[in-house]
Amino acid sequence: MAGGESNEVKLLGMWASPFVQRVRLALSIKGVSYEYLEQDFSNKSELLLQSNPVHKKVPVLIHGGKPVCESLVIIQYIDEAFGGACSLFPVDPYERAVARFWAAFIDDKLMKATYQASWGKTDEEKSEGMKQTFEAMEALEGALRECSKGKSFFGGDKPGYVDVVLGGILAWVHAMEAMLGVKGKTFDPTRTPLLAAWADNFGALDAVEAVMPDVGRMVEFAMKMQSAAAAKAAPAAN
Ligand SMILES: N[C@@H](CCC(=O)N[C@@H](CS)C(=O)NCC(=O)O)C(=O)O
Repeated sequence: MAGGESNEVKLLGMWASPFVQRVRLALSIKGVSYEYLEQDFSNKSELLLQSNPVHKKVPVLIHGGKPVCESLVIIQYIDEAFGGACSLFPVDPYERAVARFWAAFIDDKLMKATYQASWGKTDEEKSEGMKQTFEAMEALEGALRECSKGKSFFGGDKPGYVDVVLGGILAWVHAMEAMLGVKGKTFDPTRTPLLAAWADNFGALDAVEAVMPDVGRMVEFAMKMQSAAAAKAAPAAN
């Protein structure tokens, strides 16, 4: 958009994406109004292709006509561009660095492990994924203990950067557990009690409930993904 004459905010997303979900959580917690534009991956829109020509992925935030890509970058941008009373980051530079470290850890370790636990090709791959999920959750339990300083959230008494990044996977975790008929396996009150309480407290916030995808719809979507993956794998088994 020439000159960025409008300050309007658009979010290109896909409803089931945990990366999009974390951005929606940040916008909701910051109270930013925006237009949400659902994308079809089988027929990507010109707007998506033009605004994220490198990766062609969602989420993309468009603010005043200018695109911002990559969910972690987008959340940091949202925090800086839409100041307001509630910052998602601590004031102290060291604590900000720690928050960025744990956000990166969630992407590099936890999300990869939960993906492998759910979608691994063999039972061995899945159980290795589960093992790595538990290890990552234990590390995050320690991080929550340190960062929260005895309060409910990584951000202390209010949700911050790490909370929204981790919050992006909550709906998926609930859906996968509903599919497997096991509740509280990932946010397990016996293994990681602080994180289990965190999941309840974070999920109960109005700003979070307002944008949380429906778990039933998520289960249906995950079942379709599972059948598609099984159909793809079937010829190779012969
Ligand atoms: N590192 C990216 C990951 C984004 C991503 O993987 N988005 C997926 C949806 S979950 C996507 O757009 N996939 C479309 C495609 O691969 O064609 C971020 O954090 O924003």
